[in-house]
Amino acid sequence: MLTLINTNTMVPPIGPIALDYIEGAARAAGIVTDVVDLCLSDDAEASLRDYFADHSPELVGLSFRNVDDCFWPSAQWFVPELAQRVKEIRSLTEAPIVIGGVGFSIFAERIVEYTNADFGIRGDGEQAIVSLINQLRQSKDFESVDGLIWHKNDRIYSNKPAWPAPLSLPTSRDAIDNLAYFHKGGQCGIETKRGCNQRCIYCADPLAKGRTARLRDPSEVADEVEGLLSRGIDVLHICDSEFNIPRSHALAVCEEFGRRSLGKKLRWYTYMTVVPFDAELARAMSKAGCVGIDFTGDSASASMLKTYRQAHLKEDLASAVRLCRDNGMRVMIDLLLGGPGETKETVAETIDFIKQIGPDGAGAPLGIRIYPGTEMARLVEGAGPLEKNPNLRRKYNGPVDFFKPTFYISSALGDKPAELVRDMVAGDKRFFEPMSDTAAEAGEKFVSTDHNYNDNTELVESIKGGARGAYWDILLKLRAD
Ligand code: B12
Repeated sequence: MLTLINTNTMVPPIGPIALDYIEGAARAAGIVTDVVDLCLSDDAEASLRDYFADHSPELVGLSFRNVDDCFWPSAQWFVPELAQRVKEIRSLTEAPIVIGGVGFSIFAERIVEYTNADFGIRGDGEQAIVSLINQLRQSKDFESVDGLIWHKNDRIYSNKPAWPAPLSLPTSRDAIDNLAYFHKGGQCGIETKRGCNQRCIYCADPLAKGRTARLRDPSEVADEVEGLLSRGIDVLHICDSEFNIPRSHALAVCEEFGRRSLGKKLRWYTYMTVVPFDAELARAMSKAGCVGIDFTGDSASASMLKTYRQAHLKEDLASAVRLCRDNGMRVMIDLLLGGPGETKETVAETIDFIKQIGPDGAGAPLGIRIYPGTEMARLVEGAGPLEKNPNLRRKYNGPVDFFKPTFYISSALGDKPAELVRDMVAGDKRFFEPMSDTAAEAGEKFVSTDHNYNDNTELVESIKGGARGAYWDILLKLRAD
């Protein structure tokens, strides 16, 4: 038996759709499976104790979605908690432990080393876990398991990442309690593809999902949507890195939704790059049920867009907002303030321009999480000793280590960059603005000026009261009320 455990207990709760897909694939391969969902449990320790008191699986799989909350100044790091879970599970069962997940895949080897788990899987879990179980049962040829991180003679080995293409996923979605997540989390996730070929210097998605878009058949996606709809789940988040890359596939998915009239029964949100986006795609998305788009806007300054390696110009941001308005979709622009080369002038240019084009909302966080293996990390490492770099922010002691939450805020923004941004936003309620300049000032409590969804009680309460949709949209509507 394979026991899958969801370790992500952050609220509002996000359904571990990875486990839905992995369980479906394992079941289809004839493996008996169980899911223990710690997020839906009132007492995680007791649930694990009770479960392992009368179950002896052959493999325990832990899903580890968020390595940290990726938000400055909160900067919460979840790896020590995971290590504690691994220790706890080891004391309850002799089964080997394998860890997987999107956050896990960014730091696979380091996390296996830190937690002392038996195995890790970097990349997609569906085929890899079946292959691992086969090897555990037979010849133990671990080299043959794509994505596997494993130990031999006191060394850790990493196989090539598991990024199978073309992508086909189970559509039954019945391993986790999606309806409970819908009621407590306000939406459910679904994917139309994996991987991203964009070159944004800061992004870790290609490290976890690969640099090539691996596409699902649109009719498979629509089958899955119909299954969720039949259970009363009618607000979805399409969890692709960027829905419109490639544009042709986004259009094909919308056309399939259109053919089945899903747009009349369903509301969905997604992330997109600012280009390519045009009237044909906007119309098709709206007709297919899309009610809100969160754009990777980053900046409106030409020099910052070039630094981030974005393909769009500031005019494209204006056009994206217009197209959403024309087609009745809500629009959010996510910015990244404080990157390499950012100055007070470039921040002012961006904020002024966003005010002018008037999206429904704009995320204006300060601080870019630096991931090892990205262009951003290479840039920072090439700029001299890390400990002396005036642009780095972190809450941990000791040497700079990008495994732990480490952020970049351009020192040209001065000693109080958050205050600077807040002054420029000047109370415009469409902006989610940075909370404070220091972690101590921010404290541990959530302050509703930003859009950190980590233990966001405002969101939890409002979803309990019936709010549904993307969190930025729920928060914006709360502000408007
Ligand atoms: C969509 C999304 C959201 C949506 C979720 C909507 C929804 N209803 O699902 C919203 C906006 C709510 C959101 C919020 C947050 N998110 Co988010 N999100 C994503 C995104 C784009 C997709 C995640 C997803 O569902 N993928 C689809 C599933 C199927 O893929 P998967 O989880 O990777 O699973 C596969 C493998 O990893 C593996 N696997 C997974 N589990 C297991 C277990 C085992 C045993 C094995 C073997 C394999 C395995 O197999 C799976 C299937 O092949 C990712 C980036 C990305 N492209 O993946 C960021 C991402 C996961 N988010 C991230 C973050 C930081 C957050 C927040 C913490 C931000 C914040 N501070 O508010 C919150 C956390 C919310 C929560 N409660 O957990 C980061 C995590 C990075 C990190 N440092 O750890 C990511 C990677 C984005 C990024 N590059 O920074 N997010």
